[in-house]
Amino acid sequence: MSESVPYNFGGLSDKLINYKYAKIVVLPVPFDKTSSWIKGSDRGPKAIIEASMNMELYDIETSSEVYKKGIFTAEEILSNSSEEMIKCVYERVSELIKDGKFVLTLGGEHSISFPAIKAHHENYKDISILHLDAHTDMRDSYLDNKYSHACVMARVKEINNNIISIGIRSQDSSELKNIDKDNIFFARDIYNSEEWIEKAIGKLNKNVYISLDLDVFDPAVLPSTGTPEPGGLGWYAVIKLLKEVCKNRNLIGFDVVELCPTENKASDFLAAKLIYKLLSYKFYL
Ligand SMILES: [Mn+2]
Repeated sequence: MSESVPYNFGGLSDKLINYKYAKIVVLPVPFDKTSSWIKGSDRGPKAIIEASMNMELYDIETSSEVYKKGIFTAEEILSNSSEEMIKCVYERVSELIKDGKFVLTLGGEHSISFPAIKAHHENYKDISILHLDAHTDMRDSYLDNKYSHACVMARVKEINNNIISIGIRSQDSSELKNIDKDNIFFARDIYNSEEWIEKAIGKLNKNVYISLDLDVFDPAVLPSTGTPEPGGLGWYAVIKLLKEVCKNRNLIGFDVVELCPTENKASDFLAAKLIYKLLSYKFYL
């Protein structure tokens, strides 16, 4: 990375990072207060942005340069408690949506998704939540905190019941009562299956919000995450799903969470590239 590259998603400059011009806003939320095991997801947004500054910005598959839509990297949201984080993220995302921006929120731990989803839920009708994760995150409460990362989808379910979960391979028995098995695509059923993507898309409403916990990937593909679970998805399975969602539904926003950076930058780069790929699909399919 050359020192002259400005610090923002994509390493862009001039009008491309002008708030008024930009169609896309990246909102970094470096929050990590409730992680149960490996800490460090608060360093995730910065690692993703730094990796993104080293990407080539032409997408071969869609033959497009989505950065030309303008990508504004907002100031990061810093907070000391779950309650404060939820209030700040909700208010900021709501403002950005009202300004007509396409918002992508960068975690941080998975609990940051709830306020981002709530803001989208209140501004769009007929929404489904497409949830990619190794875990269902459906505990009522965890370590006395109902806003823990381990409960995020239980909180989402209280406002929007249409949650389709992809790549699941770890659960606690206390979650079972909160789970609709018909809306879960377990990793073991995705492996070697051809039909799962079409089935998953068939369950989605017109407008789709994607919440992507990077631990949905197999740790061999993406090791830098707080709770690496074996048996996860590969790069092509995930991007094929994202492509079909963008082709067949209206993507209204997304978040990418739980990057826990290490010295090996491959996971950071994967996350940056995944975000750019999803933006390319959103705007050029
Ligand atoms: Mn997870």
